[in-house]
Order: sequence, then C-alpha cells, then structure tokens
Amino acid sequence: MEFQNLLLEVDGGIAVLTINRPKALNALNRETLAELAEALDELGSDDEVKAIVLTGAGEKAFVAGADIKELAENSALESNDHSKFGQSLMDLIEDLGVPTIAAINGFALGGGLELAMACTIRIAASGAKLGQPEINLGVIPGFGGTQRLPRLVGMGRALHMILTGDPIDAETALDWGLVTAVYPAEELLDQARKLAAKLAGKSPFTLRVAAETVRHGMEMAFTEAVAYEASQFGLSAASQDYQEGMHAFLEKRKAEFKGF
Ligand code: DAK
Repeated sequence: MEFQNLLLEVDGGIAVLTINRPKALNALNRETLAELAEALDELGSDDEVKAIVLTGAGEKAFVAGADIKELAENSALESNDHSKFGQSLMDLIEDLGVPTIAAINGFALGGGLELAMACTIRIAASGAKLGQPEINLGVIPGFGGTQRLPRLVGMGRALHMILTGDPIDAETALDWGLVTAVYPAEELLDQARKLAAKLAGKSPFTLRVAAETVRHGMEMAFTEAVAYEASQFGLSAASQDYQEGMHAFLEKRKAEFKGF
C-alpha cells in the first residue's frame, strides 16, 4: 500500500500506522481520511495483523482535528458528505475486529480525539492535550464525539469539554478514564508496541468477541445485555481457541491460539 499522508510499518503481526502531516499537526484532510479508510480496511482483513497502533508523526500532535483549511471551503453538501465519510471511518475502526491502540503523542483535538475514541484502547504521552474545540469554530463534534465522549467519561465531563472547548491534559484524561495509561513521550511508542504484542498473544477470535460484547452491550438495557453476554460466552466457548486455552492451562503450557 502506498500513501501520501500515512506511514505504515508491519512487523511481527503488529501494524503501526502513523498519520504523517506534521506541518499541519496531522490534521485530517479528505485525502488522509480516505487513506486511513483504505489502510484500515486492508489491515483489518489481513489475518497476519493481530493489533494496530495508530499515532501521529512529529513530536507535537497525534491529530489536531479535521483540516480547518478544507472545512472552511466546504459547501453544506460537502460538509454533509464529509461528516458521513468521517463517521463511517470511525465505525470502520470500531468494528474492525482487530484491536486498535491510539498512541496519543501530543494534541488530540476535534476529529483527532474522535479518531482516538473510536480505537479500542487509548494511551497517551505525558504532555498530550485532548479536547473537542469545535465550539470555538461554531460547530459541534461531527465524527461521533458527542456520543463516544460521554460514554467514556460520563455526561457531565463530556458536556464540560464540548461546551467550553477547553482541552484536558494527559493526567486528567487518565483520571477520567479517557486514556488508560500515560508515559513519558519518548516511551510511548514502545509501550504501545508492548501492549499490541500482549494483545497479539491472545486469541484474535476471543478478543473480537470480548470487545464486541462490551461495546454492543453498552447500548442495551442491563438484563438484555447480560443475556447477550451469555450468548457471546457460548460463542467463545464454541471455538477451538476455548479448548486450547483450557487444555494449555491444565497441561501447564502456553496456549497457541489459532483465531477460531
Ligand atoms: N487544520 C488545519 N491546519 C491545522 C490544524 C487543523 N485542525 N491545526 C493546526 N494546523 C496547522 C496550523 O494552521 C499551522 O499551519 P501553518 O500556519 O504553519 O501553515 C500548523 O498546523 C502549526 O499549528 P500552530 O502554529 O497553530 O501551532 P501551535 O503550537 O501554535 O498551536 C494548536 C497548536 C493545536 C493549539 C493550534 O494549531 C490549534 O488550535 N489548532 C486547531 C485545533 C482545532 O480547533 N481542532 C479541531 C478542528 S475542528 C464535520 C465533522 C467533524 C469535524 C468537522 C466537520 N462534519 C460534520 C462536516 C471536525 C472538526 C474538527 O476537528
């Protein structure tokens, strides 16, 4: 795969996808969104890829948002298309089946935070800033941020962030559960790779079922969600990886998962 705005490295089943527009703080223009969709679609259907790390090029930004220069020129119809395409990209990431880790190495603003929130797990560099500043541009988050942010941090904190537009620092994001770990900037990518390697050692099938169950269950009433959990548990228990996991434990050896 050849890209203008992305760098892709795949090694030992772990893909590192770097958004590479550092001069524009990795802002998401139309071309970058399309390249992300193409790359993730491809990586998601490659059985050799067990986990994907998403990060930003340079030292300042993960992604500083949608490309404001491009947004400013959009007609109403183009804005509508843009919104639909961006939302479908976030859905694609969330439904990829392969776990994605956002390694937030600096500003994650607007569409950048929305991209990170569509990932399975978020970790950040100390010094990173996360926010939904769209209000300052006279719009609201449009790539799922009004819905994913309250699900991650609660309605009060989400409203505070979305209505003030003020970013929070990495430590506050950790405290609020928006990220699950914070590391010195120079360690972030290594830590993301380590986490990806840990996930790559599990059953891809069971990882997928677990992530789906948490995510879809969150949209259901509790009694419906636990019934769904029971049927998803049945699904995981019907796999060969279930047999392998149980037998490996009893035989005191490391499980060799196959992904089915
Ligand atoms: N888009 C385009 N260029 C950007 C950018 C962005 N989001 N953010 C930064 N840049 C560019 C700057 O213009 C500057 O370019 P040059 O002037 O050098 O050509 C370069 O990156 C370096 O930025 P700064 O000079 O501003 O760097 P500072 O360190 O001084 O400040 C900053 C860093 C992150 C605080 C600042 O750049 C900033 O406030 N950036 C904008 C952040 C922002 O507001 N992000 C949210 C964007 S709105 C939609 C769906 C979704 C969305 C929109 C529509 N539909 C429904 C249609 C999403 C919207 C957003 O994400």
